[in-house]
Amino acid sequence: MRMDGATDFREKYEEYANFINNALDSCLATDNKPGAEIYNAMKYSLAAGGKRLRPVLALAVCEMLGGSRSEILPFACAIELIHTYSLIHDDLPAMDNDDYRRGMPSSHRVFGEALAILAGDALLNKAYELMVSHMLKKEGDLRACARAMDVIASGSGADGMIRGQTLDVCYEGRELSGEILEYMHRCKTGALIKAAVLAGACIGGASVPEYEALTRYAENIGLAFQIKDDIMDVSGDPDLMGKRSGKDAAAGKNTYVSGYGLDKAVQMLDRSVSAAVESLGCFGAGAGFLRDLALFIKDRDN
Ligand code: GRG
Repeated sequence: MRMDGATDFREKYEEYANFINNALDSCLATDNKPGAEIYNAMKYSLAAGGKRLRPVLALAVCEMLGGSRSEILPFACAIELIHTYSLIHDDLPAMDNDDYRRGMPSSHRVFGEALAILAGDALLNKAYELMVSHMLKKEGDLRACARAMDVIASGSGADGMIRGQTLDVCYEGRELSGEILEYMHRCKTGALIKAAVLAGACIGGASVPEYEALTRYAENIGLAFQIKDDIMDVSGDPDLMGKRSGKDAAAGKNTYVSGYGLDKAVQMLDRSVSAAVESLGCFGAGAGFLRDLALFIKDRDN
């Protein structure tokens, strides 16, 4: 029986996500020594679900370029660990003060604030442990690995995701210009998505023009992802999203919907997705999954 394109995409996505989930399960091996409770908190948030969008992107880009899954896997897992730490910290009372994440009580509601902070810190450290231990076992030229680690470190650090979160915290309740709004979201959400795509590009051995095309793809899907998130906050189903809706407006957050209105935000979403798809032109039919992924970001309901 011939499957339609949407079924092919969903099956492939699920296959990538399962591959990542298996690897994530085995990277948090614990012990019986005192203090091993930290692993319960780390595993709780990691196992709480999540789309695994960023590691799926890293795998798909690497494979499209002819790279191997086992080479990108530690970097893909590291990105999901970093993403999960950022969600735990984002939910803390000092930040967004959210009681639910991925449809379950947030980390600090289950383990208390101190352990939630430590679980986030430990996931961040584990990400670097994974990448470095892969590099220590590897023979030969480590430059591609070092470049992948560099894009991940800078995308999640003070010039990437943390810069975006800093702007989010510092500008809450104040109206932002369109330019700063875009910069904030490019950093807060876009930088880690871009790091996932570019880590795949580094390990897959992208040429300079391929790397540039993938950079444009990543920037546009990162923007689309955030605009869709803002749209879902006003019109999404909390049961599907696994978190409250309307919380951005209630907290006086700067979003694409608050800045431009819903209709314009929808147009901006369409434009970013089209630009992402266009940027894949040089990869031909091999980029089918990444094209579908851009459309999935637009149509997702969580
Ligand atoms: C605390 C350093 C630090 C950073 C936090 C990620 C982040 C920065 C804040 C999260 C706030 C937020 C909801 C941003 C919107 C976009 C976003 C990152 C949504 C969550 O990502 P998904 O939808 O989550 O990929 P799942 O659960 O599917 O992994």
